Amino acid sequence: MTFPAGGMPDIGASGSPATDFSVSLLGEFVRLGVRDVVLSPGARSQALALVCAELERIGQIRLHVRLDERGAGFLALGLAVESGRPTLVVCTSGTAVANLHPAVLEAHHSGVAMILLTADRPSELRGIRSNQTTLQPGLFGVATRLCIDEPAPHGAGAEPGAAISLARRATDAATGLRSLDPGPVQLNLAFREPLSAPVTLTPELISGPAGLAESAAVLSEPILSADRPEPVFLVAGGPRTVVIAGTGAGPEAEEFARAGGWPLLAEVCSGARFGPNLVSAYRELLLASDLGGRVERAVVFGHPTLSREVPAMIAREGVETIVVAPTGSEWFNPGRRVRVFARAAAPDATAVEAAGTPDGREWLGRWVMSSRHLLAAGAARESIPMSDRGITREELAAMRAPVTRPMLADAVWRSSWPHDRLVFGASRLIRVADRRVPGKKISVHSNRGLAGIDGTVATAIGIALASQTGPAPQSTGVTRLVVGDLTLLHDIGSLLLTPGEALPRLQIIVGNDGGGTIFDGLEVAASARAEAINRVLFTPQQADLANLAAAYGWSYGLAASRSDLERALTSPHAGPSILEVPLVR
Ligand SMILES: Cc1ncc(C[n+]2csc(CCOP(=O)(O)OP(=O)(O)O)c2C)c(N)n1
Ligand SMILES: [Mg+2]
Repeated sequence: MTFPAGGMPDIGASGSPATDFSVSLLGEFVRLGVRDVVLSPGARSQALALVCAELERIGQIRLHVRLDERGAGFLALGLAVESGRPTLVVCTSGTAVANLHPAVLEAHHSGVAMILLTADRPSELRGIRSNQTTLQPGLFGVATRLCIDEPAPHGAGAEPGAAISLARRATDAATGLRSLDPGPVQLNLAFREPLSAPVTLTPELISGPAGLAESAAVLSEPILSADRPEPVFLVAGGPRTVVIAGTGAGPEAEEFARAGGWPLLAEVCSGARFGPNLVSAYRELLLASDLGGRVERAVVFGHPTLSREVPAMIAREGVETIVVAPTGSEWFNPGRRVRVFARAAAPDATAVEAAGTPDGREWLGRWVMSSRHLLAAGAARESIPMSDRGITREELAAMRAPVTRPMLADAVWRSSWPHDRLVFGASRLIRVADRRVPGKKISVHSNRGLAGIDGTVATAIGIALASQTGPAPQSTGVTRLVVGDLTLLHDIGSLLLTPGEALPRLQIIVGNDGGGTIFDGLEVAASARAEAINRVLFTPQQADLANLAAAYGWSYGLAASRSDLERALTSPHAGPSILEVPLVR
């Protein structure tokens, strides 16, 4: 295969239009900034796969090969979340495509840029019961920002150009640069025999000038498309206000709360759980009549999902709500009572002035101090009685005592630093952490788009791997995943790593209580037959995690006591490991 100056391959040079098309398409994705590709094996997608292998060989992409497409999808999601770049997923035809659906839904609801290259049979093989052939285009329905069913290339002169424009349209739609609505994109690519031909690439070809300059111009067109939301909403002083930060809120929420002098009720996975205005114990305080009961206005950043109290407050008569989201097309709107939707918000001069008045200071001070008192009381309940005369019997007993959920949440939070990453699974432990951990500027992720217990291991591996690239010290940390036992077992297949690929510096901390104890907190658990609750909600399991870890080549440790836990969290982690923490039901 030869390539003239300008980077465009000769047509049909390789002997397989499928390969030539794949070179043009993937080369353009690289020029557009894609760095991570997740691939699952299959025959129909071989041209894409072999070009990916070439791109990896010449150092243009990081390739991640995963057997199970469900895990592959979530791995891509984690990589995209951490890197901030769109990630490609390559798979073959048939059920392989459907296995991407859970990750596509999560990416849809959390606005993550993910581009699926799903190989398909050409039109003449569809609808005639030919092997491994189903209706792939449109399979994901409204969850994709763009879905293109691309006919099989046959070597026509226009095909490289078509491939390049396909890559640009896909990247544009996935990143939401124009629509302000990032999310998944499906390019359904039909391929005909010969399904591939040998190909050799050079970095010069891929980094050639053809793509970048032009596509940058395409991608930087006017941004605002949404007509309903205000671009920047100025929030005036007056009403008793709280700032709510849910998933995706980020440091803007903290800055906004500080500038307006308002209490900041930030979820643990909001990216805004820090600063002088933080109210960690917000759930209890929202229930208090002299604080939560007096709220007149809420300004919401991100997507709050961890409490019932927040939506209940917003749905309440007499509370006026402003919801702020820089991207996305579906708006948080409990009780459909939200008054203003905005892409950004800032306190106006009257708000800044009101923050300095005795009234303003008292409102903020009461929230912040009450929260600190509640946290201190909680910490005292969990703390080890200390003496200055060596270790007392109580101290020894406390160090040997079994680990509790609050203890686990505190210990993980304490051992995480700004260059580390923390990932929470859905279920109980994230809620325990949300109720109690103090402010700290660390990177926390949780799949809260749909709050599934699926794909959690793969997502965390993606975050770990993406965090390990780039400059130090940000790339030198450890990723810790805090999950329940069922959540780990649901995605156990994602422990399967590929020899020769970088190992994730990931510690999976699994709180093992033998089943789904979150269901014990449901009202029905108090009224229904205990055996029935056990059987169809709790779903007991007795899997041997040590053996599972060994089977997949992960190192394993057990932390039965507080001292075990502290030791396991502070010793360095070179590679993938599982720490099992037994918890009582
Ligand atoms: C894909 C998916 N299936 C089912 C659920 C419902 N669900 C929520 S929590 C949970 C059990 C989680 O158990 P575990 O991970 O052990 O956490 P625990 O509640 O014990 O802390 C289930 C099945 C879900 N969120 N996602
Ligand atoms: Mg459990």
